[in-house]
Amino acid sequence: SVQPTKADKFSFGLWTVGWTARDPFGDATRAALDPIEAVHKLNEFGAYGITFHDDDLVPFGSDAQTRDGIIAGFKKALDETGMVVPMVTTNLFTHPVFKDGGFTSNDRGVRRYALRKVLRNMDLAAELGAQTLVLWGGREGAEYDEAKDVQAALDRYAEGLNLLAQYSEDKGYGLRFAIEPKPNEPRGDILLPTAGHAIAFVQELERSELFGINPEVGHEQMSNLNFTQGIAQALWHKKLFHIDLNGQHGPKFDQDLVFGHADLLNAFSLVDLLENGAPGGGPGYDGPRHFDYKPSRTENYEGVWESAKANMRMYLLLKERAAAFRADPEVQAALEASKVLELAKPTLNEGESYQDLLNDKSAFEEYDVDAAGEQGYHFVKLHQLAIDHVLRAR
Ligand code: GLT
Ligand code: MN
Ligand code: MN
Ligand code: MN
Repeated sequence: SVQPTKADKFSFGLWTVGWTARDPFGDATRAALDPIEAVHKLNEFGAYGITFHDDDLVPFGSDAQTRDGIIAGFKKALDETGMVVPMVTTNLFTHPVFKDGGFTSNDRGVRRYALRKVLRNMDLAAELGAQTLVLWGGREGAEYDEAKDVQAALDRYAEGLNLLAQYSEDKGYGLRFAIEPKPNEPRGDILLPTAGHAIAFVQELERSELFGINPEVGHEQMSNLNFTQGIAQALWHKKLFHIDLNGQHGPKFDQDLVFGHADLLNAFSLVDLLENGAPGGGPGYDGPRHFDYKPSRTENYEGVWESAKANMRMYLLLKERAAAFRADPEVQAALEASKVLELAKPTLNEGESYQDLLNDKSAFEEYDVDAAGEQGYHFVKLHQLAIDHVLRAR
């Protein structure tokens, strides 16, 4: 069914439906959204979770009493609806103090302030039962190569993250940390620009098992990368801690369209992978299906809610199509014919050594390279079958 339920684990950032559509060229086109209304609406549509930056919920600079009041009201809305907060993130990019970054600002005082802001937000995350803390370092970067010592910046990034992990463990919060890569925007070049960079970086951290990534569809596609392939690798490393679903038309500014509204075929292969795992038995994903999109600036609140529903509808439609694709005997035969499943078979026999391989004349001396070079892999037929399923032509 394409009717979302809480079992689908759909979640939305408060900053998504709450985006008032201010852009670098124009003013807001919508009034601010009350977080409590967001909780109730998203619940009504079938979402199970809501996420936020500290400042999305409690405006920056609010006094303690105001903060407590807002949090209490928000918790009440969660209780009334059964909505959960699976993830929390920290705004280290809006206030001018962060114009040269948070954890990697050249200014040490800014770095210390950034750490304090995140530690405070972790207390709130734990209080609300969140399992994941996302870190999007949108301001961690530079416009000029001379302006940032990248190696020192990575040292400071690691120093900060190690501290957060220590705090979470000492406090018994049990949080997992997910770094969100993005190549550029708002900085000219952002540190940890792609999923690959971020995966490599987290391996260097003290408690690397607590660190993974939160890749966003559009962010990888801004670098012209194949998102499904990146997700497959993140799963292979066991580093897919969270995911931001949306739509993007290739390398241009960050569009944050509705999921599936841009590269539909890549969205199909993504949902197929997340839901069904790799064809050769590799894992899928069972965390929140988190939408990080922006309702277009042209929309009023009616359009905002239509777009929120569209994200979930796209996901569930693609999930249905992916199930049909996998269940189709012709697809299974095409996977066979294309040898897709043969890739899951180890290249060496069990216990075979390199000496055994060297002794195997059939692997080299007698191997018919011309015949192997002449074979067809029938990948086009397989892909057409996928498209037939996407278009419901099968
Ligand atoms: C910001 C960014 C998103 C991130 C959010 C988390 S903030 O909206 O564009 O991609 O996921 O900090
Ligand atoms: Mn984006
Ligand atoms: Mn974004
Ligand atoms: Mn995002």
